[in-house]
Amino acid sequence: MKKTLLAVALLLLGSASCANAYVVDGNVSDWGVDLTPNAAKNIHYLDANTPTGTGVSYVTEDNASHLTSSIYVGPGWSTGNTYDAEAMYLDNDNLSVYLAIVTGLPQFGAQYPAGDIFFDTGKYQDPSSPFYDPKKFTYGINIATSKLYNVSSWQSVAIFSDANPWAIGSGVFLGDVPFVYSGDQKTHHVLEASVPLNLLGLEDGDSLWAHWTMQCGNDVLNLKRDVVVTPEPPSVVLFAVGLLLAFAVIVQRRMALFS
Ligand SMILES: [Ca+2]
Ligand SMILES: [Ca+2]
Ligand SMILES: [Ca+2]
Repeated sequence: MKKTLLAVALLLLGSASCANAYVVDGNVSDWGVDLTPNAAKNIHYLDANTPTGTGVSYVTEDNASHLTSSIYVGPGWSTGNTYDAEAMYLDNDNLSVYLAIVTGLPQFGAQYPAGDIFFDTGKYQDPSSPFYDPKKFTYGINIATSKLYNVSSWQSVAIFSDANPWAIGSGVFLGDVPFVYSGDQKTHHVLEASVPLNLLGLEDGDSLWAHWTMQCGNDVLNLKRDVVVTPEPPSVVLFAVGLLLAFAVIVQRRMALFS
């Protein structure tokens, strides 16, 4: 009984401090996707291997292979996996939104560079909004600086305008956010980021739209998520209950010693 009480106390003390569901490290193993097999280079691998967590939002369109010289990925073409925008994953916990993008495009060295990551909370992307414009997004992460902006102008892609926008033109700085652009993983690269819910003004039941493409606009990913925030006791309450339980166990042991 005392051991059980002590275990509960330690659990409560621990849950008062840990919250992050994902590690922003450019590795999607925490989403349940394994990029280490050689088969990960093949077409449709990411369509068949999707995030395993409950309630994760995702879109996949892994429509090029490392062997393909040139293949239509829509709205343009990709050479091998290079311009294949392959998958986007979105999730949130009570503190942050988490995003991962898988693409063949490296951060440096390609003819057309990777674009910034865009988010919207309805102002431009909700068709019922008076500002509705599918080519605009309220927020953007500059992938060169990991800085989040409230965006006021957007850069147009070089070739396929269906994929607009591709990069932040200008905006108001909101904060630095965790962001990683990974190196090569079996011809894939991972862009992974997290953004605090309060920086995006998000609450339970709100919708979040995400968008990513490259300078040429040859391939593009769009994904919408309905944010779910689970009410839970404040961590300070859990911490206090844990302390009280631990104290009770110690007192019981002392009394047992002297009885
Ligand atoms: Ca990760
Ligand atoms: Ca691919
Ligand atoms: Ca694609």
